[in-house]
Amino acid sequence: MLILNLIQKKMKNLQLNFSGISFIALALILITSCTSIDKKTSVIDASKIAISGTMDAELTAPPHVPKSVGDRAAKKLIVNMEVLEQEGTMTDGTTYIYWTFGGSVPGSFIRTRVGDEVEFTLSNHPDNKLPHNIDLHAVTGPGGGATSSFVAPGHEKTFSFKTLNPGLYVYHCATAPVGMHIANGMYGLILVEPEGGLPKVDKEYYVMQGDFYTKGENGAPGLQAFDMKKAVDEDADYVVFNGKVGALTGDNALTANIGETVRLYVGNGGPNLVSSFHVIGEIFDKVHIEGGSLINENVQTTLIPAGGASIVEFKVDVPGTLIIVDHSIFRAFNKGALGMLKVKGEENKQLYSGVIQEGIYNPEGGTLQEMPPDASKKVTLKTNKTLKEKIALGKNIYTKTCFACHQANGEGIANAFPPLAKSDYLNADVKRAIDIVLNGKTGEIIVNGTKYNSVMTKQTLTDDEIADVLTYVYNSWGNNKTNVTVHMVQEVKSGH
Ligand code: HEC
Ligand SMILES: [Cu+2]
Repeated sequence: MLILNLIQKKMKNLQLNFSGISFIALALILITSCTSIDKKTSVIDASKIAISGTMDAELTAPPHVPKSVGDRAAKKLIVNMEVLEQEGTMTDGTTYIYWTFGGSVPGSFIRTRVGDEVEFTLSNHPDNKLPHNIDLHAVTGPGGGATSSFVAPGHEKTFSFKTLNPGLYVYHCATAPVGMHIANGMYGLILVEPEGGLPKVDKEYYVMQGDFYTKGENGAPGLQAFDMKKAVDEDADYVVFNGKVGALTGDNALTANIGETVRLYVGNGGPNLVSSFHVIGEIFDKVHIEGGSLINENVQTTLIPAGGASIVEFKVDVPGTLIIVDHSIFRAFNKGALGMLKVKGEENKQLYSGVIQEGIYNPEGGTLQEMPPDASKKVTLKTNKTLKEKIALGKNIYTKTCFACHQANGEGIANAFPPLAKSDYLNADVKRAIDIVLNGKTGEIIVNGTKYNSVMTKQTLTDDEIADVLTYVYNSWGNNKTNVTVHMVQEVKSGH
């Protein structure tokens, strides 16, 4: 009896479980069928959007983008794109034969709205050596247009497609060897705006990452050939934004004013590397994940796959230079994946104070202190130091602060950090050197005949420490033995 009872109970449980499962399954079926209906209808809708009239597409070279579509109706949009194989600058002293869509890397930006019928003509300049084609990820159709657009030098091909899905899409050449065509710069972005256009913002820019493989190492001078082995090994010599080192730094930096909302259309042409896209000193208010319709908010770093894109938006609130990087950080500081956005306007100390106060941090605390092993520490606040004392103190600061970049004997690192040893640049102008340590330095400089174009951040040192560290540098490694005083530092600070 007892056993029977137990079995009955089990059966009941089973039944319950079973009906529970079937209920969930039914709900799932209902939900999935509903969403698939929704999705289908929206796709069908886009394909049924009627066009009214014809217009020529405005195409722009990076970092610019064409005017937004706003609320214009869907149209027949004429796009004429020319493939050009041409020599260009990879970095100072280094050139490369780029294969381009429209003469720039990345290629011309194409801006459409959902429902447009794009009539696309790809022409291959007669001086080019190779056939090319285009695969646009915004195309619904075989090869994204690649098979219909394959074109020999001196010819042109036309095909058309209707934009069905809003989003930001990569286009690229898909002619064999595909990897090589992409590695030579054959990629760009096409934006398909939703009905009514994307929300208005103040500034819009076009940024696209790419990795390059050259016979010579990073910085090797002269015309560099493509290196197939390195490309297969994914061993990039250059990882850059907009086709070259420095395309977005110094005078080429992007700009915005405080209070403005900036939207970046960011693509990654690859061919190999995934981008960890980040802007130092900003948080993305919005990210259209992978260039699609899903919006994430408050993002620090967004991943952009090779052959993928992202739309990031942020309001700039604080003046200064924001550094745009691939946060796979050696790529930024050693391979070129570094850009800048200069923000102008009034400081807002409430949002960002800068250094408020600097004090001596003493982990041992209390009054019972032992004499530090190197006498230098004790005399930090001493005012009348001898040259020897200053040099000793300066060496200490150097090892903690400058060493990481300028190296132990001031020799620097090729293509990244200029030497301080026997530096003609350093020895020529002490005020300039003080200014660099006080305020940091970006832009092109020539040290001992070699160009550097990188970023030295502002060093958080007291005037006293700056005087000491520079005195040490000037009195080491064959430099001109200047004794830098606090007074000199203060003069530079106050602009005399
Ligand atoms: C994060 C790396 C980094 C650190 C740390 C750094 N520097 Fe630099 N420094 C650079 C870079 C990069 C440049 C070149 C900037 C450019 O290209 O415009 C530079 C340039 C200079 C120059 C002028 C060029 C030359 O070679 O004469 C001086 C002087 C200098 N730094 C001194 C210092 C001193 C002193 C310190 C420590 C207090 C220091 N730097 C810390 C990266 C760094
Ligand atoms: Cu090609």
